[in-house]
Amino acid sequence: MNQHDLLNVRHTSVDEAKAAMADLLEKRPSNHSLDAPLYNDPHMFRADMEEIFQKEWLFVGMTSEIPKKGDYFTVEVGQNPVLVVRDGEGNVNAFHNTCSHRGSLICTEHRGKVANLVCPYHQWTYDLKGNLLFAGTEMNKDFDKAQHGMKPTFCKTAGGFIFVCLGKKAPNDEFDEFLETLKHYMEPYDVENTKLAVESTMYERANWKLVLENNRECYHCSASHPELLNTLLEWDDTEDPRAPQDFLDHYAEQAAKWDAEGIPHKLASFGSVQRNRIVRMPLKKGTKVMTIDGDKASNKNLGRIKNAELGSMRILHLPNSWNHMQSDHFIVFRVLPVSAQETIVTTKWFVHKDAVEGVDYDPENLRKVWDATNEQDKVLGERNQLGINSIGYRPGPYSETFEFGVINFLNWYSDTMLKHLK
Ligand code: 3BY
Ligand code: FES
Ligand code: FE
Repeated sequence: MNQHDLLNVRHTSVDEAKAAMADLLEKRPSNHSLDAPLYNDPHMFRADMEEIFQKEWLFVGMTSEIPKKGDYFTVEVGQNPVLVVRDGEGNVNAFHNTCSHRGSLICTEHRGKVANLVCPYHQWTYDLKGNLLFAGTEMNKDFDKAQHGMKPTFCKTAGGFIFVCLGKKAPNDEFDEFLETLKHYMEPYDVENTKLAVESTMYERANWKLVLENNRECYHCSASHPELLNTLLEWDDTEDPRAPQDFLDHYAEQAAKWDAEGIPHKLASFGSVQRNRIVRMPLKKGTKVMTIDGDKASNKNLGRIKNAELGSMRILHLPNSWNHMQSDHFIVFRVLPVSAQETIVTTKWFVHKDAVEGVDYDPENLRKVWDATNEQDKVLGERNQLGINSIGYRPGPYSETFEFGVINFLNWYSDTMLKHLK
């Protein structure tokens, strides 16, 4: 705990924090930023983990990161290590990465390939479906292997996206409907024939909600994101209250071409406050993808895509992901909280699996815009956290025209939290 955390500890238990949290959320003025403890209190952070990150569906990665049998990656949801692995039938399975013997981590690398899952401690061995195959020769005679498989988590895939849920039961809400739509919108990209080209991991000294809030508005873009604004148009969708006529004309012109190619683009949103949303937005006139000069990033378009000017299909999944799918590459973002004031943001760039590094694409060129943007957003998020930790902070009003995405996010957070707390 740092000094700020200590100053803000007001609760002796997580349960008390949850009660205080429910009170703050019920009384919060709508359209205002939250009270400080919701951004910096370690007990309230525990509540966020228990009620949101350990109960809701989370984005963890893409199926093309683990194309073959035995390929796996690991991910940490707070202090819960999770293992995502492809089995012999091509299914993606997720497990708690903890051994049924005495709890050791099983896979200790970030990603890799295995024939079976072997615990490094006493070599208990599981198959790719989590069944215990081998527990040495030292167990009692009545030991029943069938009772000691790995503990699965819920796991669903659609359109190449992998989601897990660590809860006792997986919330349904509109999630399956979102997945069906996601599958349809992702069809042109043929994710199974893409590959991970670049990955970045960024550590931010800011509460995870500040990271999301920052992403949900472009009020800060003109002052902070010169590289991104070479290609990105600030409007959120065609219904954005700020969208001027020349943007709407540009959109109509591009959308006609997308329709001709059968490329989905219309805004699809799920949940009363857009917990999930998908929309394709054009990029600036004359630019193709989010590179510094707006020109293509790879010589090979993804999937069945012919038109290089496909704009960017933005996919939002609360609480932890936003994404930009373009003609020759796509970028996925994953947010995972570490503590009340620490968050890890992972960004991954994917290209066609046959695109050759150094020939068809230059990884430095591919990553440049979002490396710069992420770094700028990190600074903004960290400054936001420092100001919120001050005794001088009080919740301030959001702009309804510029910051409606933030309002939606906090409404989703607040509604979900209150639903779970009751
Ligand atoms: O994710 C995005 O593209 C942008 C960047 C800044 C605001 N957000 C909607
Ligand atoms: Fe895994 Fe002992 S803890 S084999
Ligand atoms: Fe930003």
